[in-house]
Amino acid sequence: DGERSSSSAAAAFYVDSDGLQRQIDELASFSDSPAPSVTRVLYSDKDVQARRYIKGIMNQLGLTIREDAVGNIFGHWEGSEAGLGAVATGSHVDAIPFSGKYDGVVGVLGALEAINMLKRSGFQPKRSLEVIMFTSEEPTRFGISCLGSRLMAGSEELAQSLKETVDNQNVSFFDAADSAGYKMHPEDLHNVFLKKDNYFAFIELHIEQGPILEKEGIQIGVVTAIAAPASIKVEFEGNGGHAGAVLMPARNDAGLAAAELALAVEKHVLESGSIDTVGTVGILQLHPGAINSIPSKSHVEIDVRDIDEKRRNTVIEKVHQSATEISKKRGVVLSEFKIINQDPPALSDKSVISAMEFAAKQLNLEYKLMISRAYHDSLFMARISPMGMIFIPCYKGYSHKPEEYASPEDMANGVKVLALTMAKLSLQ
Ligand code: HGY
Ligand code: MN
Ligand code: MN
Ligand code: MN
Repeated sequence: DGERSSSSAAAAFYVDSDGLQRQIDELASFSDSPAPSVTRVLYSDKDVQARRYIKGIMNQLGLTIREDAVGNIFGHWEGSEAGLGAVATGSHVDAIPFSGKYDGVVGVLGALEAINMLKRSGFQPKRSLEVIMFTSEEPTRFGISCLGSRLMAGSEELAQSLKETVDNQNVSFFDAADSAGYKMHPEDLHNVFLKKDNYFAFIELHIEQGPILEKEGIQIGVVTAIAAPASIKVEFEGNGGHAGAVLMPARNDAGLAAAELALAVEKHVLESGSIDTVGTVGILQLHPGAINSIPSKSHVEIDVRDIDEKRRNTVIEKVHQSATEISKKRGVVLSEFKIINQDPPALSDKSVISAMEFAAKQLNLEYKLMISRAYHDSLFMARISPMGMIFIPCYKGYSHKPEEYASPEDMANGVKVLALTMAKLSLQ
C-alpha cells in the first residue's frame, strides 16, 4: 500500500557511507605519490587505473557506459522518457601533485552512490540520469584546466590548440591520450562537443575547498556563481653566467625578473581593493637551476581569479605591463607572455538552485547560498546546460593538500541532497 511503500522507500533512502568511504580510500591508492597524498595526472597509469575503477562501479550499477574521444566517461540510467534532456551530474578524479583524496572524487563516487540510493529506493527516472567523470579538470599535465568539460562546451580554440599541445616532457596530447587507450585523430575532438540542449540540468557535488560552511556549522552550500579563473605563462631570458665571475652591474638575471614579477602579481591583486581578487604564482622554475649559475631562463605560471571579470582582467593587464617594465629595467628578454585561459564567471540556474534548496529543506539540512572561488567542470557545463553545485564542508577548508578531509556524515548529506535534486529534476 502507498503508506508502506513510501515508508519502505524512505527506509531504503539511506547512504552506504561505509561503502562510499571504502571506494574513496581504494581510489586514493591509485596515486603517484605516497599516502596520505594523492597525485593522479591525466592519462598516467594511475589515471587509467582510476578510470577502470570508476567504470567498474558504473557497471555494477547497471549504467550504460560511453566514453568520448578524450576520455570523458558517461554512466547512463535510461529514463521512461529518454527523448527528453537528461539530468546529469559528475566531477573529476584527476588530482594535482601531493593533493588530497576528496577534491572531485566526492562528486563522482558520491554521485554514483546517489544513483545507488535512488535505485535501492525503487525510484524510476522520467528524464534519464547521467553520471559524468570528466577527463582532467586539473591543469597539471598540459596547463589547461577543465580540458574535458571545456571541449564538451564546444571550445573550438581548445580543439585547435590541442593539435600542438605538449607536456613538459615534450609528449604530445595525442600521444599521451593514445598511451591511455584513447587513440584519436584531431577531427575526433569535434565529436566531444555537446549540443546546447543535451542536458536538462547539470549538478556537481563538491567539497567547498574553503572554510565557510565548517566555520558557520552549515551542512550544505548551494552555489550561486563560480569565480572567473585565468592563467598566464611567462618566460624571461638573460645571459646567465658564472655566479662568482660576473659582477652585479653586468648581470641580467632572469631569476630576479621572475621574483620581481611574482611580487608584482601580489601588488596588482591587492590594488584591486576587493577581497574577491586572488592571485597565485604556483610555478616558478629557474634554468639551469644550479646554485653557482646565474639563471639564464625563468618560467613563471600565474593564476588570477575574481568573481568580477573586469576587475580580474585589469589585474592581468597590469601584470603584463609590469613584465614588460621588469624586462627593460633588468635587460632580460620577455620571451613569452601567454594567456592560457581567461574565462568568464558562471551563474547557477535559478530553477536548479530552487531544486537544491527544496531538497535541502526536505532533508532538514541547513544550507547557505554562496559563490565558488574554486573553478569546476560546472563552469563549462553552465555554457551548455542549466547548472548548479552542491557544496559540503571540508576540514578547515583545506584542499589541494593531503590534509584535505570531508566527514562521512557531511558526504552523506551531500549525496542525499544530490539524489533528491536529481530525482526532482528528472520528474519535471
Ligand atoms: O583550481 C581550482 O580551482 C580547481 O580546484 N582545480
Ligand atoms: Mn582541484
Ligand atoms: Mn575539483
Ligand atoms: Mn575544481
